[in-house]
Amino acid sequence: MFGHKFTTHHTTIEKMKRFICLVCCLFSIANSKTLRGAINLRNAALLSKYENVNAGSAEKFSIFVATRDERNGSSLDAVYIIDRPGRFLNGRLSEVQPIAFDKLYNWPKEVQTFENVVAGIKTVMIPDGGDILGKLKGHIYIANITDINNIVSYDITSSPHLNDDVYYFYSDAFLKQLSPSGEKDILSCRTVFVSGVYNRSELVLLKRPEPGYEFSKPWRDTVLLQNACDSFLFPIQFPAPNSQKWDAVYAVGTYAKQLSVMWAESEDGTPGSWNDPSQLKMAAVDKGRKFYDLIRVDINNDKKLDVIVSIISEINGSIEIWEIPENDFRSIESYKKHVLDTFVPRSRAGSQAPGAMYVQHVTSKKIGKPWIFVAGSGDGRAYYYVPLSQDPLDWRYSKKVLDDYGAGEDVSGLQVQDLDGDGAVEVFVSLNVQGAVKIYSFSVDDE
Ligand SMILES: [Ca+2]
Ligand SMILES: [Ca+2]
Repeated sequence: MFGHKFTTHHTTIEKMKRFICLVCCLFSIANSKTLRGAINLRNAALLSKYENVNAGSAEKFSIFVATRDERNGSSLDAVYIIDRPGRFLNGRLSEVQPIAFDKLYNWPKEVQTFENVVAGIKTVMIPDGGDILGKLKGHIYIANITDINNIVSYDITSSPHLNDDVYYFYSDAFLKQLSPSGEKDILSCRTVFVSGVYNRSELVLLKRPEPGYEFSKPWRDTVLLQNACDSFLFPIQFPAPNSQKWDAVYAVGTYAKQLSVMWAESEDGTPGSWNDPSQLKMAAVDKGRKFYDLIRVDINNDKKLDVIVSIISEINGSIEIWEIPENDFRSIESYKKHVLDTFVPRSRAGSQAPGAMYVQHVTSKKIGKPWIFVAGSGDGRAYYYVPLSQDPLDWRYSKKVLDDYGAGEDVSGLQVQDLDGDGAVEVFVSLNVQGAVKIYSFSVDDE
């Protein structure tokens, strides 16, 4: 009896605490965003980060900036590293000098950390090429960034641009171990243009040269699946009976207009081999729109991974969250969709919205549901979305404008990371038209 009363009383106090906390949080959220400064960088576009393992807190992360000049097909684009910007957050951001990579690219995509290629050497990967006459010719580069003042990039794509009519360009890639004994190879999505027109998209395997790896050697490519993806992709492992594992790959296509899931399955319905093309399967979780960005994260904190996609459009873009079915990722009809938000670009002809997304816990404890950050692209703003409750069944978010850069701006890239280890996350936003990377800090109290 007493226990029951105590529990009820306790629950009431908890509820009050939560209410007070919610009010406090909203107050502190509303007052905690600070513009820390801007770094001028012409045509700034996609952003990514590099973790300096074993470095102190203010030196732990560097930021990569890929630039993109869409207005001039004969121009070339650059990649920069902003070296450990956490060191400059103390009012010294104006001193930051981005360091250019050794070569120029054709519309480079997100620069990715690329571990495990050669021991002791820090490498990143840069896919490039894009849908502009003059920039169709794409590659995958590995860059040795061990000494950032002497970066050397190597083209590892073997597929020749057979003639002036056929062009391949690459969007995203990751290293994957395809057999238990083998080394890691590259899986990538690429777009094929013939005579300046989209022809098809492909999931490609790039096989590591053997024996003895040399940067200058190309990786031999094989097309695994057609019309699967031409934008971002990532792997997810799912448990299978008899301690086996499903190696699934989720991928999106802007031209293929599809959110795909791919896996290898043997004839008896158990996990198969990615090295055997006859065992590869693909299903469309969703299709018919221009799927652009893709994130895997447990967004509602129910301990199960979800997939977030952005769909770009000149009239009705959106961001949608897909719950992967708990029992079997292959049962496509059991995927559940939640629409986070819809987007309409502002004024600039031909512009699309939204752009890149980023999901991050903003409190230093990194518990509960994370926030979602969105670069609006042709919408000219950046946004963040704060979960309205910690209930896994509640998919509602409060939408906030991080900043408004005006109609005509292309808010291309976004990165979120606590750069100086003070508990407040820094948000990097790239402005392609203005040519700048803006940096904000969010301090949010732990609940
Ligand atoms: Ca989940
Ligand atoms: Ca910070």
